[in-house]
Amino acid sequence: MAKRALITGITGQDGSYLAELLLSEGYQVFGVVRRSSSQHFERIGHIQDQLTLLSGDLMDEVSLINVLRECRPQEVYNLAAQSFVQTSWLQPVLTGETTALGVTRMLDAIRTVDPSIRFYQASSSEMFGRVKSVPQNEETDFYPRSPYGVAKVYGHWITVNYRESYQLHASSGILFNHESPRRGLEFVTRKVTHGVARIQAGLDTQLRLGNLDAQRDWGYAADYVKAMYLMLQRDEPTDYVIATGISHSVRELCEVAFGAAGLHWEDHVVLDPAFLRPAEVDHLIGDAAKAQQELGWRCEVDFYGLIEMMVAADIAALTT
Ligand code: NAP
Ligand code: F7E
Repeated sequence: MAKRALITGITGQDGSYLAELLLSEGYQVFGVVRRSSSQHFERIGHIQDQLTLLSGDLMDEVSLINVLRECRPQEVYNLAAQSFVQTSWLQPVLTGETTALGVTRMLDAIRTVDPSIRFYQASSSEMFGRVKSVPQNEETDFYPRSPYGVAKVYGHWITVNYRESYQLHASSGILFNHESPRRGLEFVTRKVTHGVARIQAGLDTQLRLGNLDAQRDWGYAADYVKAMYLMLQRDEPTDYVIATGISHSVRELCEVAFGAAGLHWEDHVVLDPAFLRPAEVDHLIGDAAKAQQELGWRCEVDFYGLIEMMVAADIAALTT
């Protein structure tokens, strides 16, 4: 019998890569999709015939209970969230409802339907915010700097709490930024690589950005979903930092991305205060030693390979 896994957020960047991975491991894969007036399954269109999509929403615990009863999974990967930091200042309550309380709803649905289900929570390096030590690992204190980061801290601790209170096999992956050609256009890596492709094609001349000094530890999403899967194969649930251990600034990102298309970033990038944040996370850099030792996890694509891949994909998409 094939193992069954349920993914919330299957239409998102990580959900699509995780679905591919679990299918390749022989799983029967189910995904939660929320009702919308128009479907947007671009990231999973190529595998949709192998997936079973079920209607549900992290805002509605009844829908989660029904989904679990219908698909009876052994593993649940909770990737759904309002995931864009900037939007979390504009919609702080919605962000709390989905990114924070949504985790409780899913954990409680699991406790109700089948407490033997293994659970993965998509925690975030944004929880470290104004960092307390460098690099950040599983022992580093949290100091979130956005409503999104605050909501993720809640989601993280409720996962720990349900593990300790009810002995659920619940693990939390504290993932640093991970990107890909499937990244949403609003996130800075994809905004830059997509902007580079448009400028190279003569469709635009400028790219408007905010804080060029922010530094992030950027990895490749397809590498990171492997860590999620590995966490749920362990006998003991626990939490892991997943990161490359190397950080770069947004300015370096621009240099590499424009350079990959034979352009100079300083000719095109315009600073726009509209993209500055009320409170910034200046520098994140992760220490994934625990995941390397216990899970045997490694990242295979580095920052330069990642950005070149994304620029090439955005250029190809404009020319085909
Ligand atoms: P993403 O592309 O923004 O995808 C978010 C997913 O959540 C989408 O499938 C979205 O569905 C779904 N969703 C949002 N609200 C929902 C709701 N109320 N009910 C059900 N589904 C809902 O995010 P991602 O980059 O793949 O990230 C996956 C998870 O990892 C998120 O929890 C994110 O916060 C976390 N994370 C991401 C990173 C990163 O660098 N990518 C790092 C650390 C943690 P629609 O398609 O219907 O909008
Ligand atoms: O910003 C700066 C911005 O929006 C990165 C999410 O997946 O990773 C992501 O959150 C940095 C910030 O990602 C622009 O100020 C400059 O310092 O790509 P981002 P994020 O906020 O780090 C974490 C780990 C998550 O968990 C989140 O879900 O880039 N920046 N200029 C800009 N950022 C954007 N978006 N747009 C700009 O124009």
